[in-house]
Amino acid sequence: MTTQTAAPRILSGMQPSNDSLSIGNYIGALTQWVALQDTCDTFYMMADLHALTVNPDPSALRERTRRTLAQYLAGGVDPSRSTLFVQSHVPQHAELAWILSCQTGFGEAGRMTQFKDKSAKQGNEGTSVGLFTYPVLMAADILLYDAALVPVGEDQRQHLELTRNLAERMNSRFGEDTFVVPDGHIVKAIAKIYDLQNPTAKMSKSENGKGTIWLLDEPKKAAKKIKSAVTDAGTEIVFDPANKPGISNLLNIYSVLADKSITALEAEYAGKQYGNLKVDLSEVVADFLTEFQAKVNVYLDDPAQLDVILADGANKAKAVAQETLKRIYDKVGLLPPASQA
Ligand code: ATP
Ligand code: LTN
Repeated sequence: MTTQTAAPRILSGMQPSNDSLSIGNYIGALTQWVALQDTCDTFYMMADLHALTVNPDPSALRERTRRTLAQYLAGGVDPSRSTLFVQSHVPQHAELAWILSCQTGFGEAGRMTQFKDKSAKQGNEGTSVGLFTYPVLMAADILLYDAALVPVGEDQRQHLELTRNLAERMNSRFGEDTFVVPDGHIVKAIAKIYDLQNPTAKMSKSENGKGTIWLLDEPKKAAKKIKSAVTDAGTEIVFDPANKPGISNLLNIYSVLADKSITALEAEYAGKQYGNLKVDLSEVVADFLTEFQAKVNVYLDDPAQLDVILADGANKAKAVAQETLKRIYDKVGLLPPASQA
């Protein structure tokens, strides 16, 4: 196994499956990515191979990959501290995915709830084999970098468990030094931001309804969405996800964007109406988006700089990935080409 650097290795990614990330992506994942840069060896990618599972328009995918990078940067991911790369620029991801797919049970993959949900919506004929093996590719992303921690939202917990199972299975078959078994880094309070119109469902990037705040939403439009968010019975502004999912979701968003604790917010809004909270939060959100979008535009206006970041990131990522893949090819018994032997 490659020697671990002192700082724990981190790997995470998002799919460039839309022009804009959602505020759920920002709160649930991006804020964690940024926080981990200080103490860890962080690798963050645009999961463009994963985005192919839903057959996107080619030019839209290319554009979204760049825009996703610009949003990572605007959110505070720093290319001098993190390795930023496009998944497809590192061919070892797809190569390791094949090895792992030969270790994954058909039934095991079929139990992934995200696959069951998405394939149920699309029907058998509209569901690709790639969507089925999506979690195996995600396992390859993680295991290729010997990642110790994987910062994601709650919805990825089951995929992480599959990754851990695959690593443990291969370690017991091929030796304990085959893979590092990764842990999830899921920060409970912010790991699931809910849809504003349906506060018991995840705010999703692939739905286009009024319930999602996009990081690139026109700030006034986003403010309106907050004002028309579905709230709960009663009048008291308290954090109680079981009985007040709508208000609790708004408090969570508020807490992260305004950097105030939930307790402080509860105290601030004691005796006030839901409407007061919504009006104030709509301003907080609009201000946040205005500032965020100004930064995104600066990055998008300089495509040459984005290219430099990606070229540099791909080189760094490839160096790590190549070593791991060589190790694994050897473990599973693939004959090395003569020049490498
Ligand atoms: P889709 O909704 O189309 O499945 P997604 O936004 O969940 O898309 P990704 O782009 O792959 O898919 O997600 C990127 C990261 O954002 C993941 O770590 C995921 O767990 C996190 N995330 C996504 N939605 C939320 C949410 N509503 N709350 C918290 N974290 C989220
Ligand atoms: N499946 C993830 C995106 C993703 C990912 C990864 C996250 C692809 N590869 C590796 C963490 C580590 C999702 O959030 N939908």
